[in-house]
Amino acid sequence: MNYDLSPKVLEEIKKAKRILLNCHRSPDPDSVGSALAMRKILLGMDKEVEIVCPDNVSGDSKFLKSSDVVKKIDYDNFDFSPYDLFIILDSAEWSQVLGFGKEKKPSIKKINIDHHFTNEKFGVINLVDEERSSTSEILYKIFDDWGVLVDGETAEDLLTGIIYDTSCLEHSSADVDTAKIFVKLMELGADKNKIISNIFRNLNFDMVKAMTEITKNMQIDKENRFVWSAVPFEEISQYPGSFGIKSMAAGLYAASVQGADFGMIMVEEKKNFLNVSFRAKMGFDISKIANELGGGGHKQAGAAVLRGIPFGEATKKVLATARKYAQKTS
Ligand SMILES: [Mn+2]
Repeated sequence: MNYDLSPKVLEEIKKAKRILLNCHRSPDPDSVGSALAMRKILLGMDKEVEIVCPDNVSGDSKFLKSSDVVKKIDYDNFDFSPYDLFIILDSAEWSQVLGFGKEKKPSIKKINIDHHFTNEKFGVINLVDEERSSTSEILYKIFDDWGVLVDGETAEDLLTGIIYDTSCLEHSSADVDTAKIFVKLMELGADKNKIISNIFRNLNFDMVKAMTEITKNMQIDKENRFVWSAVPFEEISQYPGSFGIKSMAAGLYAASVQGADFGMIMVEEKKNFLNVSFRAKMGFDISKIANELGGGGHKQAGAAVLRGIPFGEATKKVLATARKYAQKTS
């Protein structure tokens, strides 16, 4: 048994007839992959299942076979009463579930399955394993505990989540267990090459151009050992297809520069909304900075959004917080 809670989750599922699953706001491939995989397994148990999300599924998850079943909803106006159970996946906090500016939390029974150590544990059952690379990896272990068969499509959904969240096993969150599961999912029929080409070899040309804006603005704070770049709305909005560029830039540059322990990529995606992606090398914990700025994440990767603050002021706030937690050069 991988998790003591696996049978308890199954017990709740058995009691329910109509089950709701979520993808978090700006759903990434781990969010979409894990929701699609759970849906497939639940359909196999003769449950009625729907997946809801406050946003549309983005391009990097659309290649997944059943991605079009994810329904965009407005949480404030959605009728949750026909459902017996809400399984919330890959979502550390309510704002990730509901989307920005939404407050109304569904009052039906909730189960939380996640890998963020900042998880607020708002379910009747909270299966949170921060040691695992991705929610998809946790689901593989839960399905193993349940003894259910994982078909090729489900394997591909899960491997997509693992490949995205670990940057294809590159991140330190990927360990021997992750690699073993990676192999098993390939054996079950997941096409690794297809996943990689859809996630990492699928750049919109606007993203390439937006990347030059980010690298052009890149600076290094040698004393505080970090790199950063901030791009205002006026610049980034010239490239409407560049959504998601900040996490890609963070993956490439934020934790790979000599003399820097961590890095931050700030993009003003909407006027007065500064989105920040953090990445850190091993040995530095970025989550403290992300948390203090109202965001969250893991030790090596995190994100935050500063809302309703002008660009210059928001940038200053991020830099001041970073300097507070930075390890100064001695
Ligand atoms: Mn995830």
